[in-house]
Amino acid sequence: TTHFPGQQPQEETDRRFMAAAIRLSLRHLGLTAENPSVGALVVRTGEGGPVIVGRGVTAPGGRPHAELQALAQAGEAARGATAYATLEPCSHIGRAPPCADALVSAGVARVVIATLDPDPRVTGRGVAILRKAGIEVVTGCMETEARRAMAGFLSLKARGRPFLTLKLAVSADGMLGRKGKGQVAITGPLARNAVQTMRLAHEAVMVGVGTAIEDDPLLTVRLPGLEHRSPRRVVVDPLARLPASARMFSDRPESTLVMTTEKAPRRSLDLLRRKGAGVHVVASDYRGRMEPREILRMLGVLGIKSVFLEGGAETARRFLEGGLVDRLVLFAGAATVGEGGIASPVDEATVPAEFRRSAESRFGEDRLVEYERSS
Ligand code: AOF
Ligand code: ZN
Repeated sequence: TTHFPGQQPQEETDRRFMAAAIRLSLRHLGLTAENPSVGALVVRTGEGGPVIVGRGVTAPGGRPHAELQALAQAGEAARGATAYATLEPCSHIGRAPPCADALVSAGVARVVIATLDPDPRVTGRGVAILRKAGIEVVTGCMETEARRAMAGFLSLKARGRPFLTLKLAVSADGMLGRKGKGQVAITGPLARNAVQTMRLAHEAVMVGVGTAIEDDPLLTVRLPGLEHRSPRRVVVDPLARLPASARMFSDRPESTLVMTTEKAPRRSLDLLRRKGAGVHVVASDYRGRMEPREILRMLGVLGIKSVFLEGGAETARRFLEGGLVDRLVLFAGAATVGEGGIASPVDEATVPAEFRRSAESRFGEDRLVEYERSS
């Protein structure tokens, strides 16, 4: 059982419960449609210290909201309690009454919020409803961590495009693979499992058509019990070269989105549509290359909040050069590729200056280094 020291300062206690609410919110990352995955807790302080009496996380599909579920679980115990929410409780009438009103009716005494809701229907209004009802409101608790956890939602609201993570597995000699067909394993099974877990936290996995043709990847999550949580697949395919025989059409073909241009032959587009793919035409430059920024904008229009870009080299390079990569995930594999290798656009030694190293871990023989854009 957890031990709650009685005399912990309030701020410390708040940070501890907010951290728990953030962890809770991560459970439904990628499952809540245009909604952020929010975590909420209702905590009562009794003789033995604070105790969680209600937990909620935004439901798959986006509703019900986290606070409503935490309050329902707490029932009468919510009266006089403290509520923790990773996002400002909403004030707008959606498919259910606003969470701020529900907190007032439940008789909560304090509400601790990590970050304000950028949704213009809410910003500050949720806090105002609570304060007007005499509830003590604290904002900004663990704000950086909470914002990192809902980076996709914040990106879509503020920039109209998804948060972009670039993942590359780079060999000891700086290569992503070998030219032509035939894969080379850059990393071992532990790192490959880690990649599948990362896919889960995104709404779309994206590759360039070259990789889609050469590797013919499934791009699904194959972790036991989590297969149904595979995100959508996005193929950057200016000329619609993706063959209808691609393995990714063998399962959930409708979850494949092909981003293409008006230069693609109509016949190929029709064939992809008949396969069940979503086909989206995006502006191209004079050389017929797609504008990476336009691809992201289109994905934003489709309500996709986070994208996991898995290569290949050219696609990765173009998103990097466009300054569109928000987070960089580099697996440094122990293997070497040698002759005929495809050079990675970036490795540990050449990570652009705007990226700051944020984490490092190890998967068997392979290392994982993560970077965040600092601007
Ligand atoms: C909350 N708690 O758990 C979430 C919130 O379409 P609706 O009515 O669900 O509203 C979507 C907006 O609600 C979304 O843009 C964001 O501002 C907020 N999400 N709010 O109080 C939650 N997921
Ligand atoms: Zn709400």
